[in-house]
Amino acid sequence: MKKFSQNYSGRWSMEKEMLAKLPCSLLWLSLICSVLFGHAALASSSEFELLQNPQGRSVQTLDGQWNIIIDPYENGFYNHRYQEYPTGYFKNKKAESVSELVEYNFNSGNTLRVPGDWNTQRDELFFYEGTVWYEKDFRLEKAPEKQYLLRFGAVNYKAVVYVNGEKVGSHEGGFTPFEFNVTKQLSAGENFLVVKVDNRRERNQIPTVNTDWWNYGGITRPVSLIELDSHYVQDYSIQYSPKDSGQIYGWLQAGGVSTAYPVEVKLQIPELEIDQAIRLTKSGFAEFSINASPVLWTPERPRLYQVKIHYGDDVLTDEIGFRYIEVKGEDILLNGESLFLRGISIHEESPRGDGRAWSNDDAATLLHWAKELNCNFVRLAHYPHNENMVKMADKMGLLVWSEIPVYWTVLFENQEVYQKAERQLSEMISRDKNRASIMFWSVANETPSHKARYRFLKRLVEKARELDETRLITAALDTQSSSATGKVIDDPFAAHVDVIGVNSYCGWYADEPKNCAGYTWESKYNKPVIMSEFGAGALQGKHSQNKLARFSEENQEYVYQMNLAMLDNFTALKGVTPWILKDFRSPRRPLTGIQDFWNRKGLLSEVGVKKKAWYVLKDWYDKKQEAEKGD
Ligand code: GCB
Repeated sequence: MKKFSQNYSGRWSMEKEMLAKLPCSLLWLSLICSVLFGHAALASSSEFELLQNPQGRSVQTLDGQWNIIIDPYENGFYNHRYQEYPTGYFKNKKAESVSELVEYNFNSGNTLRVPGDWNTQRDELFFYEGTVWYEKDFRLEKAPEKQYLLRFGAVNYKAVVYVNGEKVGSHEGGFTPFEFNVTKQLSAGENFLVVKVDNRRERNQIPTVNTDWWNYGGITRPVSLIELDSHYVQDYSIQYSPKDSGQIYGWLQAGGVSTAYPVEVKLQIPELEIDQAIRLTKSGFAEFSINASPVLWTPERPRLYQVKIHYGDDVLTDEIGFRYIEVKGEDILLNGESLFLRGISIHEESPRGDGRAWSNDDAATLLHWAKELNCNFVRLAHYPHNENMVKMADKMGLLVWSEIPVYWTVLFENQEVYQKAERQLSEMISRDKNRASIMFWSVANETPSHKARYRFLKRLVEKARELDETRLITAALDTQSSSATGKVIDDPFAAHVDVIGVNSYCGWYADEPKNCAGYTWESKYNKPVIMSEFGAGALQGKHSQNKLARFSEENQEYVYQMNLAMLDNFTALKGVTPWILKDFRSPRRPLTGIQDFWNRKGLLSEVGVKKKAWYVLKDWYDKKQEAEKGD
């Protein structure tokens, strides 16, 4: 029987001695499964017990208005705890008489919407970096035999969580989900939840202090209370392999409190007439492999199948697409066929230009724009985006590059920092491993080449492969050397990725646009390359007769023309994700009247108005697609 314990940061982890006893330990799973089935499998890390498919469960939303206290000096820590000892308890103190002094009072009228960044909700928080306390009262019809999991889609950057005054854990990292089992702390009837959110930038974080995006603070993704039976399906991976004329295969892990696990799970995929009983080991684990011939998922035909997992009295439903991804020499293959990735980079910003995106509608608008540009691929920069984006990409037929914010100069020498990066990587993979759209896990963006960085990134690549051998690993590199006529991809770290991402801003940060068309690209590696960034800034509506006039639409258009001409001659190039779909907020971009704290490299303005370069890229993509059809 698998036991869980809550560690310092409040995560669930399997006890070490239990892990050692597991017949098919999760850590060894990928190895064993490869031997048994001859194909790659996903392994689940014992440290990251995220509940798979939380939206498919019985969910009580805690979204809406939350009471808040803005607390730049972190006095709340002392005030709230004042009457409690030992520490770790948080009192939601209310004044009982007019003479009682309660300065830290949640009911004094300040609120913030959850999910949502705080910067765009209240003027005084626009540039704020510090602590805000959040509080939510809610009722619960608590059933005695149920388990309750409190789940946060994401909180930027640090969260400390208290349920009815008791600390249940903390989490660091602004773009991945986390959850706590709060069954013990919850009461039937009235409850309150307090979350301390701190978005201060620090050198030892992932990302570190310097980024080119807005440091939106707050509870930026949905919060939910998930009700589970005493036994439930904790996690699963369901993948496809073309082996032996097609197999749907994977693993499944049950969770729960009692020792008497039901020993059987039933997996149904009605449209494929699959109805298979799967036997669990004593630790609640199973692996499976079922012959199947699904219609394979492609961007042109994003077929998803309803998958049902029956366990005890519970039925969990997911929508999963089946496809397989490989690299052969300089080619990327989807379902055995090579393809060119017509992509665009996207930040997680609202299509209306008002802060962090999080909703289904936001995802639909952003990804429809990508489709309108004739993309079959999106790079979700520079951190894992919300689940709606990835699920929408599944539905709309867009392949996805998903990334962790190992960005620029993180402290590569520091072990603690490495652990933070690895945790974010693991959380990202754990959350999205069943999404057909995910093609790449990216471990970094533009990291300076030196030994400590090399070791750090190599470890991340190994970890990503250990967790998921079904996806390709990449990173966006800007460390090419110069040749007489252009650039050479020779970064030693490129040897470790499956596909090399290259960021290069010819005609904007370097050189004149006219010289870009003649640039040559060589690579020391026989691997596919994606031009993961190039571009230029333009203020939508600013025009000039002079193609070199900075921030004019004509200049951006010209830079695109010259870069695309350059890319036409780059044989290893198997995809592009220019920078970027739409203008996004950045504190690094203060130029008054032009940038006003917006990075202007969008093909669309911050509210979605097209600039001239949009049409240049769209035309290039249309021609690429035509040429592919002709091949
Ligand atoms: C880059 C970074 C990206 C920036 C972009 C720019 O190389 O990867 O995060 O926003 O350049 O606009 O300078």
